[in-house]
Amino acid sequence: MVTRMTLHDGWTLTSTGGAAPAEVAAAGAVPATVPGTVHTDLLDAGLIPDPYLDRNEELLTWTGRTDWRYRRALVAAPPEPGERVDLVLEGVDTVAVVSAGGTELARTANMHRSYRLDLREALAGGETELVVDLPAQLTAAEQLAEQLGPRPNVYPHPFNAVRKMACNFGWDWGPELITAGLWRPVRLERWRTARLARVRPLVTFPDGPTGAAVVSVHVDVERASVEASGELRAAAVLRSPAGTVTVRHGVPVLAGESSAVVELRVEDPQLWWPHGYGEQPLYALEVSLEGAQDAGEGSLDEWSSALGLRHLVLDTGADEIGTRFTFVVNGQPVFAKGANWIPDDCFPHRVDRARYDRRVDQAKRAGMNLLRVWGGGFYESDDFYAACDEAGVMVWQDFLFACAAYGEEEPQRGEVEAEARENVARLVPHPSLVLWNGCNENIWGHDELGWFDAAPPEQTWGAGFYDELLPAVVAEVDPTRPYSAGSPISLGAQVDGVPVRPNHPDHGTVHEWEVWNRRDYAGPDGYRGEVPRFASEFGWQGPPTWATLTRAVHDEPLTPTSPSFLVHQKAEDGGAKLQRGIDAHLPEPTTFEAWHWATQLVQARALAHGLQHYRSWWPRTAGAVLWQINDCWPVTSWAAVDGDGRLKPLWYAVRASFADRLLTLQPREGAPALVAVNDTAQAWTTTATVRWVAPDGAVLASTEVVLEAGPRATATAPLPAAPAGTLVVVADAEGAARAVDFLAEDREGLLPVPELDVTTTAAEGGVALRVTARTLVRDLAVLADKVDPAAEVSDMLLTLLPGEAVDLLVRTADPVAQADPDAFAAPGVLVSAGDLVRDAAAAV
Ligand code: BMA
Repeated sequence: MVTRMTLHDGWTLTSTGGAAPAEVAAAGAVPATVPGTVHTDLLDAGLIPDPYLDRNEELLTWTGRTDWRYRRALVAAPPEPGERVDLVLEGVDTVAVVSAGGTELARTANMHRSYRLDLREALAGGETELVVDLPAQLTAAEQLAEQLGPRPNVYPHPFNAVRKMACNFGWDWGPELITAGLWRPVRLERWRTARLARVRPLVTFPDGPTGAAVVSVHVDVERASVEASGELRAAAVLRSPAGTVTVRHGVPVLAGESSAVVELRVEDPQLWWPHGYGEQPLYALEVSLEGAQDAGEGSLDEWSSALGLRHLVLDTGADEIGTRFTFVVNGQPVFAKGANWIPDDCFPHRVDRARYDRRVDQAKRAGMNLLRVWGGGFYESDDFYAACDEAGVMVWQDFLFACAAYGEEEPQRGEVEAEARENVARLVPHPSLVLWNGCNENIWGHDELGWFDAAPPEQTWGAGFYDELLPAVVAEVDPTRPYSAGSPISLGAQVDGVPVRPNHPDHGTVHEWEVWNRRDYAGPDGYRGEVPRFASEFGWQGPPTWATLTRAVHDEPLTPTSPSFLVHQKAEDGGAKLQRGIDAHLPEPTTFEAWHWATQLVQARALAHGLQHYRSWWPRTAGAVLWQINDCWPVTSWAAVDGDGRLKPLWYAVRASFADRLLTLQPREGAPALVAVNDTAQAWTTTATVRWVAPDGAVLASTEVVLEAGPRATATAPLPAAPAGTLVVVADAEGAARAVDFLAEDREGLLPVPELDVTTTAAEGGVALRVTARTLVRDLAVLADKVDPAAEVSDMLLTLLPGEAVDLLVRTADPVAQADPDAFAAPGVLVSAGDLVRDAAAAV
């Protein structure tokens, strides 16, 4: 049997050359955490300040110019005859020389693959020293770029020359913190005869989604030596989700062979569904490798995993509009309600299963059923995909290519192929995984945006990866998953024999970035200007929550242009774009706190506008995947959940927009309409009351509209034009949240100064607020983290007519906060859009 021993203790870190400051160099060896990275080791040793605070990022640029050494002693018996001893490194970040007992074992240059190194010769008995030397990673990347031939990229540093997460070098939401270290588990494995090298349970449905499932368990073995070539046996056991039904089967691995396939047939499979469509039953698959019975070897190795059974098709067929991009799960077309996922921490070893669970739960609670793991990060650990399996959140996985040209020559080609093979195989068991995607924006950048125009025309840029290598790896290693070459992509569509440009709304996927970068979210040039088949990126920035911002940024005074604030705003011209959003919609904020609320509000409204537009076009539009759910540090960004894991107002807007039953006011053919979007399996027939309301709350007109939306369908009803004097149209129907459409911008000053009656009481687990509106109130919110950083309010961004009341619950763990419930109703905490109107009027 393989014995495994983790090697996480007793490591030290030393700077061995390059640009380390005197105190770091003088410190010598400091204790190192494995899995970990140099920054967190230095932080623990008190040698650097927290990189996430204030302007500390700027003080740490030397880390990418410093050589590092990780070292530990290993006491392990020398190998016995026939025994193999491997050093297994699940992740090395990145360019490194690994040695043991003074002998070089390997040179590595890829963060995205694992390494299994033969330790036998190094183990002489007694103590062996394990050493991992990491030359300055930025310098190493530059050298690789020289070697390969420099290639264009749209973010700093030659991240495209080294297989290291791209955003490590700085991104438009991420700091430049160039990590180095052993970022994933390290262990020793001792084994004899043979071991399980790779197990791939490929699930197919030969008779379609309603028939039996066949699990073809592809088993690859590694034999200990040429002598150990006898017949082995691979056996697989599949337990049903309740553990009651068991299918088992075994096959020989013939003498001299290194692979076998065990077929398990499940007659009546319990299907895994995205949440909102059904349950997430998970089977348990156990695979064992058995040695020759006569030699008495018994079980040599074991492998186990959860496994979901579901039928999956990505429908990219042509229709009268163009080319679809629709996920079809178990025969059911699904509207992908999702977000892009970036590394949740610049130091990824800090993201454990509990943190993944929290984040995936935040996605699920916002109604999301898909996360796209974006190509500038990394293949997440199994914990992420397991969390998504359990939550019913589908995963679209990019291969790791983003915003740059990538040289296809060696050594890059070999690294890419190795990493792709390993990760495609690793993620096979996860039912949540629904797509392998070649790259982020590179095809678009090449074909349409001119990113690589200055490069020599004969230079490779990555097309060979996206069009040939990667689809071939997916087809060979996991033919059960669809592949697309990039995002955005027009899927090879042609019109009159001419290839359609990427990012075409009628074909495949779209990244809608004009809105944030150059336009406004509303109006005919906004999100409603296009009806894409699938929007895989679009977003609008906003600052983090107040608690997160003021934990990380301590400028006095704190302003949108104060020095540390700007270190935490990475977007090109980000401040000006935020201001453009305010200018179009809101009065000019009079204080920084008001600016903070205003920019968060614009962000939330922008995305609600986009998401509801996209959903209203289902099934023509089959996905809305916003940029982005999370952050890797405290920063102003497009995220819905900030760098400390707190929910921004945007998150509430997303939840409202992704509700299973959504009522939304949309223009249709130049006239107003009410759309019911029904993402449930039951028909939704409802009578909506539509009212046209003046600024003083007077109802100028009202009507009733019957909407009959079939299962997973929309219904659209035309509305009459608004009477003169209307400020807001509201539509209410049972089973859905209110739809609201303001016909004037808040900056026009028609929105009344809000008058509220508030009662607050201590409640189980927090504070209850009852807010009664005496005037029209738009976008009521409780910015609860200002009172208690751990507090979370049940709902926000609510529009109330005069006389209406709403009950809110602030969940808070803090007894001090609970002792002063009124703090949650204080000015600046209990806020609404009208506060900005009032402040602006007072300032005149
Ligand atoms: C897209 C993404 C990211 C970027 C985001 C915001 O280009 O793919 O590269 O962070 O837009 O600008």
